[in-house]
Amino acid sequence: MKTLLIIDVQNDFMPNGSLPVPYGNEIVPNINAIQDKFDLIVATQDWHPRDHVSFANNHEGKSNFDEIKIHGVPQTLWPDHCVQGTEGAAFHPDLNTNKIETIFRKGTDKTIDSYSAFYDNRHLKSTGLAGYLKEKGTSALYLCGLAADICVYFSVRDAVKEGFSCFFIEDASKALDTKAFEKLKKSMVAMGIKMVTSADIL
Ligand code: VGL
Ligand code: ZN
Repeated sequence: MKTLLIIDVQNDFMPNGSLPVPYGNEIVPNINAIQDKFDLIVATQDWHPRDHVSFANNHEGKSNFDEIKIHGVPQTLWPDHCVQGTEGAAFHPDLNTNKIETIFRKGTDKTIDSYSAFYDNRHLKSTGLAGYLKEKGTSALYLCGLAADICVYFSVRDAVKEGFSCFFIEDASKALDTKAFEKLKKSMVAMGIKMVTSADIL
C-alpha cells in the first residue's frame, strides 16, 4: 500500500506568499503528475490561529526570524502565515486536491508550534496521522511539499520513528534554506530514507 503525503502546499509558502519558499510553486505540477501512482493521498495544512505563538507579531519587540525559546525548545519567530480560513492558508490553486482522501491540520494550538505532520514540536500531542496511515494499511510512505527543511524534514523523521518505509521526493519539495537542507538530506539518508524523483515514480 503506497501512500503520498503532501505537506503544506499552501499559498503563504509560495514565492508571493507571506513566508515564501523560493521556487515553491515549481513542485505543484510534479505533485499532480504522480498522484495516479498512489493508493492513498493525504495532505496537511499549516493552520494557525491569528494569535499563534510562532508569529513574531505576537511578541513585543521581536522581529521576523528571531530565535527564542518556548518551554526550553528553540522557536523561530515567523511572519504571520497560514492563518485559519485565509487565502494564504489555502492550497495552491493548481494543486489537484480531488484525490486527497483526508487533510490533517496542524499548528492549531496557539501555545505550541507543530512542524511535523505527526506531532507538535514538543512531542506532547499526536495528530493521529500515524494511526490513520497504519489503519489504512500504508507500507511505503512518500513525502513531499514545503518547506523541505522544516515541515517535510520533521515529518520524515517522525515517519521513520513510526516504522514507515519512507521515500523523500526531491523534485516535489523545496527548502526555505537550501544550504541547511543539504546537511539535513544527508541525515535523512543516514536514517534510511530513500531519495527519489517524480520520474522514478512515473
Ligand atoms: C512551516 C515554518 C513555519 C512549514 C510551517 O510548513 O515548513 N515552516 N510553519
Ligand atoms: Zn507555521
